[in-house]
Amino acid sequence: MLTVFSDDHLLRDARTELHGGELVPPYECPQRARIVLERVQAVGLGAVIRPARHGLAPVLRVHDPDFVDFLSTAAAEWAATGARGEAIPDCFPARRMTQRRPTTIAGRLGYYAMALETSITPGTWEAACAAADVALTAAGRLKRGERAAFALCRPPGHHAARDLYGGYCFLNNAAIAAQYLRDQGAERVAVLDVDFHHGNGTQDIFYDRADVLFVSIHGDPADAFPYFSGYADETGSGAGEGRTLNLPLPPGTSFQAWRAALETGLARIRAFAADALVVSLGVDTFAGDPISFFKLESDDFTSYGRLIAGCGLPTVFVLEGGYAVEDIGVNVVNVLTGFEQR
Ligand code: SP5
Ligand code: ZN
Repeated sequence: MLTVFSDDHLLRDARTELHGGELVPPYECPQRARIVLERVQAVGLGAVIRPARHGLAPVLRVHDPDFVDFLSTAAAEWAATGARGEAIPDCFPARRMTQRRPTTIAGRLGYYAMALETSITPGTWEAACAAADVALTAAGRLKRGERAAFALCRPPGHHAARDLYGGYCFLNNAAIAAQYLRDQGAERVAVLDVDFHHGNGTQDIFYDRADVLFVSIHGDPADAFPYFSGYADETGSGAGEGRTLNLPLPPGTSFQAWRAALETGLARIRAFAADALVVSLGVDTFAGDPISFFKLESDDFTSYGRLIAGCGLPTVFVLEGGYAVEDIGVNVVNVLTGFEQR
């Protein structure tokens, strides 16, 4: 399987994440991508190529122009205020408050944030654009007849909505890839999100659309981030009614129960008769993950990679989360080698 990778992920290197009431070194760190790349090379998964620049047009098919403007200048605007720390908002348009967009950077941070653990830093925008290019380049390979491709993206994307960042995400790489596949001629695209966290951004982007199916298996939002999205009764709206399938699972979920949810999701994907599949591949379902609560072991990733291949669809794997840094390479590449076993 082909891997697409850019060194520009290194430009996303925040010093701080808000965790447990403290500013700590981020879980979503540059070593993650390095260790995945090393494992790709160690097992000889296939060629590793750099992304082609696609520009902002495919990004703007998914994200609002004013949000893209905000992301591209936020770090510089924040620095210009004389703030000593990284850009983090302090106020949000909560219940019964106005949804008008403020002028000042502090106000716009709150306006566009869906979570505040994630700081915006110099280089974040450039890294996010490179990650989108990685996903687009991988998606483009499907059209050229590749059965599957791996987008080794960092920063991740699935929490980013058309006008929201947070949860370590800025641009929604998987949604950008799915839309690109549509624009390149795929009539129906399925997105399967196996990250531990609900892909609220991807769900939101495609919620009212009939042409993109969104299936997600994740920690029950009653117990897990992002808390305000991912319940089973969120099923789509309008033309998209029935085109969102959420499969929330409780703390301590074993592979056996997780696999049953995957089978349910894959059955829906088969019934949808998609032309292509985008997998939001987070391995924070691993038992050793420091911020999550499922109990998958490394071999389980191989098993489910094989099950995903059973759909028989051209597939783009887009890296999302996974914070047990020592194990992230083995776990991610196990999914990909499992997929290639059939
Ligand atoms: C892409 C992705 O995986 N984003 C995840 C962002 C999660 N950020 C906040 C997590 C808060 C978890 N708190 C867990 C406490 C564990 N003791
Ligand atoms: Zn996650």
